[in-house]
Amino acid sequence: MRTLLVAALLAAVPLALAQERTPSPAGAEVYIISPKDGAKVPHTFVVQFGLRGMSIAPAGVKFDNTGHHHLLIDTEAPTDLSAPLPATDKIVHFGKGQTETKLDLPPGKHTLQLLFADQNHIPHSPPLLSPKITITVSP
Ligand SMILES: [Cu+2]
Repeated sequence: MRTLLVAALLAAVPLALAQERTPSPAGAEVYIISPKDGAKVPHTFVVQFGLRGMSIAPAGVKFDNTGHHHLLIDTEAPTDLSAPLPATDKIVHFGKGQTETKLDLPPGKHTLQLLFADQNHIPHSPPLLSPKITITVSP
């Protein structure tokens, strides 16, 4: 009896941790509306964020099936998506619920990718990660 109880508790621990990730509904996705993959852009340009199957809510506000955008600039998504995303110059949070931003990047090739995350900046499960695009900023 006691052994059974311990086994049940041990089994419940990873489940409880896994449940901390906010679920995303089937078919939900993020994508970059503009610029298009392979585009040539001036050094100041607007990036428009697309979202299907979920809604935007500001950071810190909990509603089902919502989150806010993060733009990954010239970087890979973190390998551990169970932790809050750091805020760096390469991982930009849009915690007010913004759906576009103006970027100013140096000339040359750059990559952009969107990653959606919940009110605590933790990506959903499964995560909403857009295809990565490559753009060329004109001199
Ligand atoms: Cu965030």
